This record gives sequence, structure tokens and C-alpha cells, in this order.
Amino acid sequence: MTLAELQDLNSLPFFELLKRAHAVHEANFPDGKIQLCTLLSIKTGGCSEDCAYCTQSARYETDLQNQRLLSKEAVMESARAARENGSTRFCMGAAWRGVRGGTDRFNQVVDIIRDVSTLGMEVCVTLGELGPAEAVMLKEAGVTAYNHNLDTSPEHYPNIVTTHTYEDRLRTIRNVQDAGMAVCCGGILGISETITDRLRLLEVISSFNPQPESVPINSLMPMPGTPLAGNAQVDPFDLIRMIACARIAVPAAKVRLSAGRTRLSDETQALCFFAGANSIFYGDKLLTADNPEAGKDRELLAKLGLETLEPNPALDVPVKNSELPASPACATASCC
Ligand code: SAM
Ligand code: DTB
Ligand code: SF4
Repeated sequence: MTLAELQDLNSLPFFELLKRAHAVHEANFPDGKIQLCTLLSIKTGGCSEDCAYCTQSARYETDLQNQRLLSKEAVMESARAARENGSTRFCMGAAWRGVRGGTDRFNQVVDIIRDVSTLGMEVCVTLGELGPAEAVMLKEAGVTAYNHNLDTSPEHYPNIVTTHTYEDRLRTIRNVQDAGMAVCCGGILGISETITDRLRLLEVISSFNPQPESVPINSLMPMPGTPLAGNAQVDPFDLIRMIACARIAVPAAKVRLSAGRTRLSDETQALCFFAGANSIFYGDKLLTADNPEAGKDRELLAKLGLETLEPNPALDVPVKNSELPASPACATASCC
């Protein structure tokens, strides 16, 4: 979708936008089930990058306790617990700029992935920048989806991160697609962006060929010590509108209502689900930040009569449209 189309959509009256998004949601996900995903930080803090929202950057003075790469046993214990609690996707995050094949840490991660992939959940990892060879190795080890967010528009990105570029992020996404992994790519609201920046992000993401398999929409969890610690909370109506626009722009993707749910009312979350969100992170911790307790989420889903999705480890990777250009690029941006 173009920016102009997205702007028209986003300026519809609230209920008209919700009605349209819900119709797209029902057409693509007739069972209306919600996917539960569990996150685990397998290597925490000490990251070389300067993403202004992130408590894991080594550049900011935060209270975060750094943690070296977890042992395979520790990761497997969390993964088994996640499966027992009903998660169908296990997402492992590492605070690295990227990974390089042949290094000890990459080999250790590959070893962990091989074992986690035997548990019957979708396996998602987010390890930063990847080259083509690393992407193939991760795919072979059993990764189903790779999370690499573009976070905001190409225009706003340099205000938030200076140690890598939007084009670096797009290159990794291309490598992930070429290796046959599904792409999980979304953004974060509340990082001093404009509504246009949010819609530009959707313009870029919706132009991927194939479109991403999932689109996480995070709301800033302000982390003390980071440059964005004092940012105001996102207006819940704007978040719901963003979810609705994401649902319409990337109709077949799981739209994941991601970080920031501890600050949302049940009613706001309900409207997000109606607008097309069909996946959440489940469990009381994200990577370093808080998430609602599992019991509270179960209560909310029960109150709404929403069922959860069964496991689908053989996740189908979205198929390329051969009539469109193959690689993601930010068509109208001057950055790439
Ligand atoms: N290092 C990897 C990378 O940069 O892709 C993976 C980890 S990073 C924490 C993954 C995503 O989490 C970011 O792209 C951002 O969207 C989200 N995120 C990080 N810190 C956040 C915060 N304080 N509040 C909300 N979302 C956050
Ligand atoms: C995503 O888009 N959100 C998750 C996952 N992908 C890796 C991470 C949210 C992190 C929130 C801040 C924290 O826990 O430090
Ligand atoms: Fe590092 Fe990722 Fe945090 Fe950026 S978002 S500082 S790359 S862990």
C-alpha cells in the first residue's frame, strides 16, 4: 500500500476503520484464534548499538544486569515450560549488533536452535544483522522465522539509531527471505515519531515480496537511563488505528500486539484484537521489560471468548509474488 492510501485509511472515522480492518481479519483468519508466543532473552545487555529506546545498549546507564549467552540446558528448560503453558512460538533474542558464522557464539546459538526446534513450536530468533551464509545456517538449524524490525520510517530511523542504517536492516531482511525463513518485521510506537512515520513504516513493510509472516507492533516501554525514558505514552486510539492499518496493509500476517501491554487497559487490548491483532507475547517478562502475568492474559482472553492457536511448527513461509519486485526496499526513500 502507498503512503497516500494508508493516510486515507488512517483518517477514516474510528469505527469505519475498525469495521474495514475486522473484515480483512475475518477473511484471512476465519477462526479468529490468538497465537501465544514466549520470549526469552538468551544474551542480555552490553550491545554495541545505540537504539535510543533500548535498555540493552551498552551506551546508556541503566539498572540492567547483563547476562552472557545462556546455556542450552537453561534455554531448553524455558522452552519446555513455554510449550506446557500453551505457547506455540518460542522467540529467542540476543543483544548483539549481529552474528558471524564460524564464531563460537554463533555455533552455540545454532546448537541451541537445533534442540529447541525438536519441541514442536515455531522457532523465532532475533540476533541482529545476518549475512546470507548465516541466514542459511539458521534456516538449516530449524529457525522458522527471523525477527528484524524496521521500527519506524526510513526518515525517522537516523534520529533513533546512528550505529547502523535502515539499509543495513533491509539487507538482513533480504538475506532472511533468500534463505527461506519467514520474516517477522514490525515497529515501535512512542519513539518521538509522527503518524506519517508510522504509516511510512507500513508502506515499506507492505511492499516486501513476500510480505512478512508477522508484524509486531510494540509500544515504547520507557526504560530509565535511555534517551527516550521520558517519552509520553502512545494514545491508545492511535495504537488501535495502527493495528487496524497493519491488518489491512499486510492482510495475511499475524499482527502481534507486542511490548507495552502492561500499560494498556483490557478494553484497549480488546479493541486491538477486534482491529486485527492476533498474537501476543505471553508470560510476565518480555526480554528485559515487564509483560502482563499469564493468568491475567488467560482471564482476558476468556472474558473475550477468544481461543488460542494450536502448534504449527511447519510454518509455511509466505510465497513471493512473481509479478512484483523481489526484494524489500523503501521505494520512495532517499536513504537506500
Ligand atoms: N538486537 C536485535 C535487534 O535489534 O533486532 C533484537 C532485539 S530488539 C530488543 C527487538 C525489538 O524490540 C526492537 O526492534 C524494538 O522494536 C523492540 N524494543 C526494544 N526495546 C523496547 C522498548 N523499550 N519498548 C518497546 N519495544 C522495544
Ligand atoms: C519485538 O518486536 N518485540 C519483542 C521481540 N520482537 C523480540 C521484544 C520487545 C522488547 C521490549 C523491551 C524489553 O523487554 O527490553
Ligand atoms: Fe542492540 Fe537490538 Fe537493543 Fe538495538 S534494539 S541496542 S541492536 S539489542
